[in-house]
Amino acid sequence: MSSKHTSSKKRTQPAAGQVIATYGRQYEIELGDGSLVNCVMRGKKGGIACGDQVGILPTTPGQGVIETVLPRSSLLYRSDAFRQKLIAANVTQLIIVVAAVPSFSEELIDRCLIAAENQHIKVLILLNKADLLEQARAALTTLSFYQSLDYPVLSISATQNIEPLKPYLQGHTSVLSGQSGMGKSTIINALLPDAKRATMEISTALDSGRHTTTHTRLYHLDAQSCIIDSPGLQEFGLHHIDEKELAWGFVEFRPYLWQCRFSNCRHMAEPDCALLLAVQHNKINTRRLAVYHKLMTAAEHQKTW
Ligand SMILES: Nc1nc2c(ncn2[C@@H]2O[C@H](COP(=O)(O)OP(=O)(O)OP(=O)(O)O)[C@@H](O)[C@H]2O)c(=O)[nH]1
Ligand SMILES: [Mg+2]
Ligand SMILES: [Zn+2]
Repeated sequence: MSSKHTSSKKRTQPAAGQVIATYGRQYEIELGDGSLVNCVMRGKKGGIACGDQVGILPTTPGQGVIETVLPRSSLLYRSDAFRQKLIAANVTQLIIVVAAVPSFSEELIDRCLIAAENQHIKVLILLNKADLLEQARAALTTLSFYQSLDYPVLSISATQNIEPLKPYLQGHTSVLSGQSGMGKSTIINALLPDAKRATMEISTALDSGRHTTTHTRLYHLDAQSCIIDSPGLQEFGLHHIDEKELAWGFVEFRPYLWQCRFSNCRHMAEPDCALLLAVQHNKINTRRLAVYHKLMTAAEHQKTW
């Protein structure tokens, strides 16, 4: 009896793999030998994200159960007061994709940056559809602000020439994130013609992208580089990021954060706040301060729940 037990234990050693696609509660896992297994998670333990390293046990051929999730080097996710939405795990670079058309939200960029700073992930702001010259020029003017904060901004046309993007991807696990219709899946298709990601004409009349991509998927570019396509975002809730981390997420605030009169200053309306003073002296953009205050108010709201 006991020897039988031991042998069955041996047989059921979990196999190591990586989550390469997520479909709700179903996950596609790539094993070390390149084979693919469709899995569900055992029990209701935490979430699983594309990019996660997992241990799985096979059930039937091609199917299995995720038993363990290995510690992550990074986790990008969105959250509100009630739930979390995982975007990707173990990524080293967040590529915030914006486009000349449809119009994009600067606040969404700010929020993506905070999430990336919080996880110590490199950022690339990618302006797509540079072939739409006039709109691209206007978009680049907006993005020059982020360049002034030392974030790299690259302008490309995924439908005309993807080559300028390639050096930025080398050696990274990158995730493409951004509003719907910006061209994330088009970028994947240009990099990997075999990927055949569905893309969709956007409704220019409404100036809003329709959501085409419904699941997140990882693609290997070479032995050292991967790229993840994810569904378009409309919102990027940051309820999981605490007050101190929020301020830290605004890189230009950092030199001022320790100079306020009160060591626990929240930079809202306190006297002798170095940050508010910097805004008064035009050293910090008032729009960014307004976004910070909005997020602080949201964080406070969450605390009362
Ligand atoms: N002019 C132009 N159009 C582009 C370019 N890249 C993508 N598009 C178009 O933009 C539309 C949206 O592209 P998608 O790749 O589906 O956008 P997405 O960001 O993946 O959208 P979601 O999956 O909904 O998040 C499609 O009609 C593309 O053909 C480009 O470089 N130039
Ligand atoms: Mg897409
Ligand atoms: Zn302050």
